[in-house]
Amino acid sequence: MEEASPSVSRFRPILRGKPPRLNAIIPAAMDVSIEKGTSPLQVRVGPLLLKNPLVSASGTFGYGEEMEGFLDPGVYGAIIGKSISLEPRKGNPLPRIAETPSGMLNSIGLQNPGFDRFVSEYLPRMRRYGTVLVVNLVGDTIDEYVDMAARLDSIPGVDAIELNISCPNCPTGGMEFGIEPRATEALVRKVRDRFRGAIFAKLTPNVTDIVPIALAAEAGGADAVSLVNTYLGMSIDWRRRRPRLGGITGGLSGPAIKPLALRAVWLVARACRIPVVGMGGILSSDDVLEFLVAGATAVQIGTAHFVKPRAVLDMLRDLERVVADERLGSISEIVGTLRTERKPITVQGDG
Ligand code: RRO
Repeated sequence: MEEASPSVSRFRPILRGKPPRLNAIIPAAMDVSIEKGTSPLQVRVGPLLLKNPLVSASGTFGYGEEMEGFLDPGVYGAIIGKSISLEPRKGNPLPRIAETPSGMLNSIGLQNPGFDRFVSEYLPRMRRYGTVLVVNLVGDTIDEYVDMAARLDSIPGVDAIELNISCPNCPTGGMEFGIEPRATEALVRKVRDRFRGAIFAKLTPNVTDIVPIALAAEAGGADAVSLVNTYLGMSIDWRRRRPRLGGITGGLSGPAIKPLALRAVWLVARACRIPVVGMGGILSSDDVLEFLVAGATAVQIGTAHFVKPRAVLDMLRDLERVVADERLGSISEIVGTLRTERKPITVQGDG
């Protein structure tokens, strides 16, 4: 199945010694031949070629198997499973999910099988889906991220890692590295030294200004930034005088955050040279296109999986129609095409 992957990982076996960064090894002429005659939905995210711009968002897709009853997980342009930590984690106290108007609050607390079990039991199945495979990693320390990334570097079929530096529900690590530019840059740089595949840095919106964090990830050597993770929030059952989540606070996702996420994507896409993978409340192809016009090269589908697990199939069909109706050679032509007559009228984020 690896051969069917549209990613560049199939070039890795022919490399000798320690190869250079992936985005440095594909000559321009080869780019053209790879892309010629392929689907107009194909997009390039740094060194990766995705057959379409729709990516499963970490934490909403299990490790693929959970989705198999609904669709072939291989239909996505890339798949990202739940964050993996070095040691297994049981997660936060129940309840872990609370519905809010147009949104969902979660406090899962990073429940996952741990790195070793992920590699032996879950990863082989994910590779068989035959699409680009991105492993989302979270650590308590820089060394933990580096250790996991270095071990994944020698495992065939792992096209990319997504560094979760934005977990809203972890007492240590995670978001600690994503709220301060120097910490972000140092972490990404250390991982960059030990992992040759693509690196996405997944950013938190829970900062005063996300742009310096994205620039720091770029400076550290990230190939793309994914944004946004969930917004910190809470839900209260006032009659019981209790929070609705066992973790008290949680991360808000879903359509409620879409306008906030769109702004973050737009600001970061204007400031960074590396591609932006956008997410936040995407339920339809129109939502996808809004993110692309704002500057996202690809998007992640997350909370939609809980209400309409097959949503991506409708989105793909609709996107193909839009490409034809708009007479686009490629969906990429629409990326970053927002027209504005002036800078935003606000004291913050006018670029
Ligand atoms: O597991 C979680 O509670 C969680 C994670 Br790691 C994350 O990155 N984002 C989120 O909303 N929840």
